[in-house]
Amino acid sequence: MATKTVTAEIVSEFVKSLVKESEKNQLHLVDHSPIFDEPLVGFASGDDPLFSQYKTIIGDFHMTPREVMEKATGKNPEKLSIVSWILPISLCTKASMRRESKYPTIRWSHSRFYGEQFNEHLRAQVVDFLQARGHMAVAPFISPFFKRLTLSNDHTSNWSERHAAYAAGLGTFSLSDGFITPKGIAMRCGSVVTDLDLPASTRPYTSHTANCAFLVNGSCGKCIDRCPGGAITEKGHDKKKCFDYMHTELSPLLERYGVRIAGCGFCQTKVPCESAIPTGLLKRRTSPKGATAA
Ligand code: B12
Repeated sequence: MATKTVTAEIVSEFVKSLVKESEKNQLHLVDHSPIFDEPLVGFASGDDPLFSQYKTIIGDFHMTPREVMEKATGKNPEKLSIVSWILPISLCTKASMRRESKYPTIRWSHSRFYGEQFNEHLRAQVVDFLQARGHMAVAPFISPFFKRLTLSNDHTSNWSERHAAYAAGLGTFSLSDGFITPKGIAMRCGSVVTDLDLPASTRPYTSHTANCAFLVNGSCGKCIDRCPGGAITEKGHDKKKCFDYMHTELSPLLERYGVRIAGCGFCQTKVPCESAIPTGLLKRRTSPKGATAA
C-alpha cells in the first residue's frame, strides 16, 4: 500500500538531484568533473500498445512492462508506468572527442565505463526510492532476467532502454541507430517499471526516425564519415562491424585507460545531433536518401 503520494515531478526531481549530487557521477580518475549533465526524464504508460509492437519490431523475446513486473514480483498490478531518463554526456567530454577520429579519449571511455556504473546505481536508487514509498518498482536492466542476445548479425536485448525512452517521448532513432534527444545523441539512458500511475509524457514526433536529418531529408549523414570502423553507411548501422571495432581495434585502450570496456562514441560526437535535435537541417527541403531505419 502506498504511504505517500509520489508524483511524476517528485520522481523527476529525485533523478535530477542524484545526477547533480552523486559522487558516482564523476570522472574520479580524470578531474572529478561530472560525467553527465542535467538529465531529461519522461514517463510512459506500461500498457502503451507500443510495448506489444516491440515484440514484432525487436523480437518476441523483448519483454513488455507487464511481463517485467510479473517476472520480478509475481504480481500484475492494475496500473503500470515507465520512468525513463536521458543522461547527456558532459560538454567537456564531447569537446575532447571532437579532436579525435580513431580512438576515444579517456574522458569518453571513463564516461562509458564509470558512467554506466553510475547509471546502474541510479536505477537501483530509483527502485529503492519508490519501494520505500510503498510502490512496486523494477529496473529491467539490472534484474537477473535481463539478457543481451546475439542473433546472427544482430546484437539486441530483452529490454531496450532506448525503446522505453522512445515510448516516454524522449527522442527518436537515427541512421547510426543512436537515439537523438532534445539534449542530443551523446547520452546514456535508463528506466524503471513501477505500479505508480504517472501521466504519460507527450511524444512530440510522429515517426521513430523524426529527429535524424539523414533519414528525414538526406541533409546530413555526418556519422557515416565519423565512424572509424566503417560500420555506418547510407543503408544504416552494421552492428557486427560496430561491435568488432570496439572489441578488437579498441582493445589496447583497456589496459591504458584501466577499464573493462572502452566504448567508442565517434558517431555521437562532432555530428549535428551531438547535443540537440538538428532542427535547422530537419527543415531543409531536400529529399530523403538511403535507408529507412526499419
Ligand atoms: C546490444 C547493445 C549494443 C550493440 C547493438 C546496438 C543496437 N543498435 O541495438 C552494439 C555492441 C553494436 C552497441 C554499440 C554501442 N552502444 Co550499445 N547497447 C546495447 C544494449 C545492451 C542493448 C540494445 C538493444 O536492446 N537494442 C535493441 C535493438 C532492437 O535496437 P536497434 O536495433 O537499435 O533498434 C532499431 C529498430 O528497433 C528500429 N525500429 C524499426 N522500426 C521501429 C518502429 C518504432 C515505433 C520504433 C520505436 C523503433 C523502430 O529503430 C532502431 C534503429 O534502427 C543497450 C542497453 C539497453 N538495454 O538498451 C546499449 C545502448 C544501446 N548502447 C549505447 C551506446 C552509448 C553504445 C555506443 C555508442 C558505444 C559507447 N558506449 O561508446 C555504441 C553505438 C550505439 C549505436 N549506434 O546504436 C546506449 C545508447 C546511446 C544512444 N545515444 O543511442 C545504450 C542504450 C546503453 C545505455 N544504457 O545508455 N550497443
